[in-house]
Amino acid sequence: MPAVSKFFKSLFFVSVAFVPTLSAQNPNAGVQVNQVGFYPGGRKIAIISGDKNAAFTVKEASSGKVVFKGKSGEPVTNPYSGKKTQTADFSDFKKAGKFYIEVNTNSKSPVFEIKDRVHKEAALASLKGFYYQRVSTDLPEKYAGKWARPAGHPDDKILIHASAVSAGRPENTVIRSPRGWYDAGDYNKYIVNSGITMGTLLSLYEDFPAYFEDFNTNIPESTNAVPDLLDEVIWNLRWMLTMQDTEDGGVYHKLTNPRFDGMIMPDAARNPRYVVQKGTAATLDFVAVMAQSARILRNFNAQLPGLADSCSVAAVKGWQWAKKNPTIMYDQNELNKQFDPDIVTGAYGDKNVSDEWIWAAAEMYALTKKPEYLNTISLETERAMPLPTWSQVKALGYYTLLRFADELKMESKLSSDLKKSVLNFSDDLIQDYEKQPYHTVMGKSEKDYSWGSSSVAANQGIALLYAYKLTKDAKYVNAALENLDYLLGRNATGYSFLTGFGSKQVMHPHHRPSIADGIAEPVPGLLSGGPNPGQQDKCTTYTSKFADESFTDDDCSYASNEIAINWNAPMVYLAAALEAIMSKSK
Ligand SMILES: [Ca+2]
Ligand SMILES: [Ca+2]
Repeated sequence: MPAVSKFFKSLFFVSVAFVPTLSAQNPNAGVQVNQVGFYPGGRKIAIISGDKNAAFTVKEASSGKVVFKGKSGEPVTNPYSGKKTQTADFSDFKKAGKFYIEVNTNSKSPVFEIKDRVHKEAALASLKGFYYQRVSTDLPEKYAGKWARPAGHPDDKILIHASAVSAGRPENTVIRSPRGWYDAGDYNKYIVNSGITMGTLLSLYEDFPAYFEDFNTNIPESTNAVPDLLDEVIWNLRWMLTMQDTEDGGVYHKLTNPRFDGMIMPDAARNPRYVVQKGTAATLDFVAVMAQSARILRNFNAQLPGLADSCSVAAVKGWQWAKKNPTIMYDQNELNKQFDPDIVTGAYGDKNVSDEWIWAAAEMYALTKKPEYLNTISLETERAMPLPTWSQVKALGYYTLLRFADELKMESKLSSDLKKSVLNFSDDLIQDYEKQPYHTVMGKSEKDYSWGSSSVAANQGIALLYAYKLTKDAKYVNAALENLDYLLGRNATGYSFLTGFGSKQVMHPHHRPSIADGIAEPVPGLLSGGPNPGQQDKCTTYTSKFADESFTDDDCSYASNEIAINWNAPMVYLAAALEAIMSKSK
């Protein structure tokens, strides 16, 4: 942590001794809200710390005039910290403007805005976050503002690692593998994590295509005739295409340095990079992404001649490789026993690929309309679906099958089983969520506070929006919106987890360019990982061990404050989808 924050911290503790206010006794006390704001017609909740708050008021920010009076809800005891909170519901107040909540005259919320399209900026910025992660290209000031930087990692001389050889590509063969996005706070590129990231962004496009006709992120491709969401995805897609071994169709697990780079800018990082071992998980994720891309991009053949066909051919070749190699797992420790140099970057090892088979088969079926793809797998729809993560992608297959159920003339038992699996999951999520200390689905289970917990909140929100799509029941939209409220400040840390947004912002993410660029503000539009009681980074600046408070805005904290493409993608989905839904339902 920089010395300057330590200085402010000591000032804070001095003030505690002299002015014992409610907020001084508890750094998270006060009134928590979504610090960006609310839709005029949407649900509006604030959370008040303590258990003795009978009433609250909404005041106009400019004048302090009372515009709404409400009663606080019954106190709730937080299962993790034992702290008490009360809900302030001001959904009935629908006027546009800037406001704050006041309780007992000594406790105020941050100022927030009520307006139409209140989350459009967050949706745009979180997609633009991917532009800032682009590999092998300059980011000029015209697009990147003060975060402009020279190109890093041309990736035009990548070595075949000893673990990845094939007949035509012996060890140390040089291949080109440019473009893509930096995966996270580090500079490597991992196919498995690209899989769920691309699937989430491509699904967002397929679910709301009209919304992206007017969604300009100010990138070099903003003037072409392709939606910027797809332009951004294509930057990574063209990299992924280079990760397939042209000899046999298998896909390399990752493109990486042997060890992580230091805390330096991309253009200062010059270590040799390798592609390592082809594997079943990487290949199936690749197949799913290529099939979905082919389906979408064939509508853009005039603008992108041949790209959809290339994706389609790559998908079929990958599928054939996986059929011949169904159980090649990536085990970095084993790999390092057999081959040199040792690879010690992110492993993304996945020991169960039954879900990758489901996702790839679903995408291939939706692309080709050949039901035999589904015959090769067991969908296991009898249970509530699992929440998507990089190692568990079954639900991405379910979402796609449901999206195309009519077009595919899917048998009604299958589509109703899939529907049940998605709805059972969402109904479990929303059960009694109003009784939670922050009035959110997020955090009902302690397991929600895992590594990258912000992506859990975002992916729960996406699942709820699929439930809404299937039922048109607004309760699911309300709950999804409240998980966005969580991400933008209504949580036990009081932070807004999207860089550049909110009144209590994340300033020190574990993100190499943000650390090394000499600019005070971090790169904007990146979603911090969020509370993680594992605290695996052993940073000394955590102030709490409680699950929902285990967060430190410190760049040492890769366990609670890193950023990652697979966390940003569901943030883009949730914010943009809610924009599309809320502006339509007006
Ligand atoms: Ca464009
Ligand atoms: Ca898996």
